[in-house]
Amino acid sequence: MKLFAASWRRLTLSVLTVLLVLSSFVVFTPSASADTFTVKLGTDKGLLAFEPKKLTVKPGDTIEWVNNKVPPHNVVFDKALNPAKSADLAKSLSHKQLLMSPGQKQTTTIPADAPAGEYTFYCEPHRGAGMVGKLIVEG
Ligand SMILES: [Cu+2]
Repeated sequence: MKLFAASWRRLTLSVLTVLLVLSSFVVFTPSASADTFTVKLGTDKGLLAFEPKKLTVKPGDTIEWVNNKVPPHNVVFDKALNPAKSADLAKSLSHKQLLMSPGQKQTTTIPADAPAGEYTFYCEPHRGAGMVGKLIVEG
């Protein structure tokens, strides 16, 4: 009987261990699926545009803005052209600092609670030249 109790305890322990390992996967899988996208500031051909100029992401994803051709550039999200029409949200996604040298990077991570819909962003020095992009955040 003593032997039975000991092996029963061992069995219970290993079952608990397996459950613990499995549950940790369930908790961490969603964040593991977050993606990183690259947007070039200035096209490879030297045009004043974002490349790509339209991008679809989901909350948790990260956008890496890479300074490319014809700088300086920056990334400013339009305070009115976002689903929440929120100036604070736009500001939190923006990088106002001008990037002067090719290869400089900034990153924006889409918050988990970011409202789904269309966001417009632009480069301040080149907005008039059409350096404007769209970000679609999926629900
Ligand atoms: Cu620019």
